[in-house]
This record gives sequence, C-alpha cells and structure tokens, in this order.
Amino acid sequence: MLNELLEKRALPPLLVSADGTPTTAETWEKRRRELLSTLEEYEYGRMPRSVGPTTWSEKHRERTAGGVAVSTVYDITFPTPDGESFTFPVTLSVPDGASAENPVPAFVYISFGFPWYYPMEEILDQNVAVAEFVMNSVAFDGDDKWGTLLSAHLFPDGKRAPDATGKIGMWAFAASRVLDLLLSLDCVDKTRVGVVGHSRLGKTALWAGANDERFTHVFSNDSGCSGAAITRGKVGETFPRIASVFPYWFSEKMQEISTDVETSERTPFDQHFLLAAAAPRKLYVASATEDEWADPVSEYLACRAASPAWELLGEPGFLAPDRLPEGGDCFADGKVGYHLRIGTHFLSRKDWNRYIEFIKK
Ligand code: GTR
Repeated sequence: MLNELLEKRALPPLLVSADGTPTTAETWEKRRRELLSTLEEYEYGRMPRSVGPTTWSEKHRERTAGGVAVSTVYDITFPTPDGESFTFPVTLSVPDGASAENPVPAFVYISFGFPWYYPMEEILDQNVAVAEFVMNSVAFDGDDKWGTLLSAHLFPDGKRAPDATGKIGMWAFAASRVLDLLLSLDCVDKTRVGVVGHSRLGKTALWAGANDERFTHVFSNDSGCSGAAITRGKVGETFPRIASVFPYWFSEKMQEISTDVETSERTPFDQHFLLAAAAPRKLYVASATEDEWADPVSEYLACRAASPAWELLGEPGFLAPDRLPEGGDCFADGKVGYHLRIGTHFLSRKDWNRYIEFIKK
C-alpha cells in the first residue's frame, strides 16, 4: 500500500547520483553531499561556515527542577566572517548524578522560549541533559532586513546573495555551536547527542542534523512543509504559501521554485532528501493527528521514502507496517522512528517521552 501511495507522489530518486549512477554503500557519502548541496541550492541556502573555534563562558549557575538538576547559563561565542564575533546564551540543565563515570544523553533543544513546550522537570527526571537556546537570540524570526543579530554579521551591507542562508540555516548553525560546548563536557554521553525542535524549529533540527554528523540523533516535531513532509502531493501548507509568508526562513532562490504548486513539485529534490541525509544515524519524526497544516501522511511517507538510505548501508531503516498510521501509533524499532500523537500542533510531554525512550535505546 505505501509503495503505491509513494509512486503517486513521483519523487525524485534518492539513490541515483546527479550523473545517473546508482548509489552504493561505497558512494553513499558522496551522494549525501549531493543531497545537502541540492537542499542548500534550492531551499535553505548555503550553510554558514565556521571561521574559527567556538568558545563559551559561564554566566550563572543554579539548582533547578526542585533540586534534582543544575542549570548553567553560558554565553557562546563564535567568530563571524566580517572579522567580528557573535555571542548568544544557552541554558544547559544537567541532572544530578551525571558525571564522567555516569555520562547522560543530551539534547540540543532549539526553542521558541515557550515554557509549555519544555516540561523540564519531567525530562531531567529521566536522566537526560538539555541545552536550550532561543531562536530569537540568534536570528530574529521576522523580517529584520538582515540588520540584526547574526544576520548583521553575515550580511554586513544588508544584502543577501540569492544562494545565501536564510534564518533556518542560521538557527541550525547555532545548534552546532551549542553542540561544540556539549561535546567538551565529560558528563555528556557522546554516543547520544540529539537535536530537537518543533515546527519551524523542527525543520531547523532536521537541517542541523543533516549537516552536522556529530549529532547522533535527529528529532523533528511537527515540522511539516519544508521539514519532514514530502512536498509533492502535500496537503495543508505548500511551498508557494510558506515562501511568501516566511521568505526569510529560506534562501532567496527558493522563491524561484515556489511561484506555484506545479513548479514546486517539479524540483530535482523532495524532503526525503533531508531525512536521508541523517543516515546512518538515528532519526525520529513525530506528527499529530490534528496537524493537517503539517500533513502527517506526508511526514510518514517521507520516512518510508528515506528508509532506503539506511537499508543501503545495511541498517534497519523505517520498520513500519504497510499501512497509514493511526493516532497513537509509534514505530521506533529501526533507526528511523515515527509516532502519530493524538492531538494538535504542539511539542508535548508525550513527544518528549518518546524522544527520551529513543535516545536511550
Ligand atoms: C506556521 C508555518 C509552519 C510552521 C509553524 C510554526 O505558521 O506555516 O510551517 O512552521 O508556523 O513554526 O509554528
């Protein structure tokens, strides 16, 4: 059934190189680079490049979550291409008992700053650490004419080249700078370091995880259009709509392929490229039954369409039955996990609990 549904979507082939040669396990890394470069070219823009090492300084430390954890606020600083540097805050919360002898899994949580998406005590109680940073402290989520925060350092003259990064790429780049910090800490289990985000920040988590292979786990919560959902045949939000309402999330060039739905469905890529770029690491996609704007069916089908990348490498990809998901379903036995939560567009404790289960597996 799923193969028939996917055939109707007529997706561009995942495992055939631009020059027409079929991808093998040996050429996967080359193909992965191609997938990333196609996504950069048409959708998110070129990822910012590191021009020097990330540094950090501790600003504040306190016991949190009723005394079961310690939260530390760091200022993270990295050099920028204009010869200056950029600094943003991150709050790292580590459960008591985490140490070099007893390292814990950790999430880089790209956040809106809304407390209702972050049931901190419940998460920390499960013995995982979270490093939260807020999108608006890195790149303003709106049309700032590229004049504020990180944008001002990447585009000092206020002009953005057509293939340059949008805000999603800037937030994703910042997630990697937070990862620089996490990887320096003995109390973090380096084999379990995930990136997680909801909605526009779920798209961001996917893009961060696709680019930075040091993330061992990638979590997309209700990311929908230009996130986990296949674009061809998608219901709810479309490329023309998202590109006109949120042009600053993407590259300038994305406008060219988003003039109308037909054009956006004739591109040489679809979102299964984004999911597959996480292979052979672990990927998790979550949807919610009432989130039609994101389109749970298209998110689910994308997992199925990306799965051959894992299979090519001899890994179990997406292990799910040959049917569409029902509310409450969770398929997380392979390296690609998925669940369909009953409810609306939200990052809930139920989502977090599944992610924690998956990262601990
Ligand atoms: C919506 C947007 C979605 C999604 C969401 C969010 O307005 O259309 O793509 O990202 O915002 O981030 O909450």
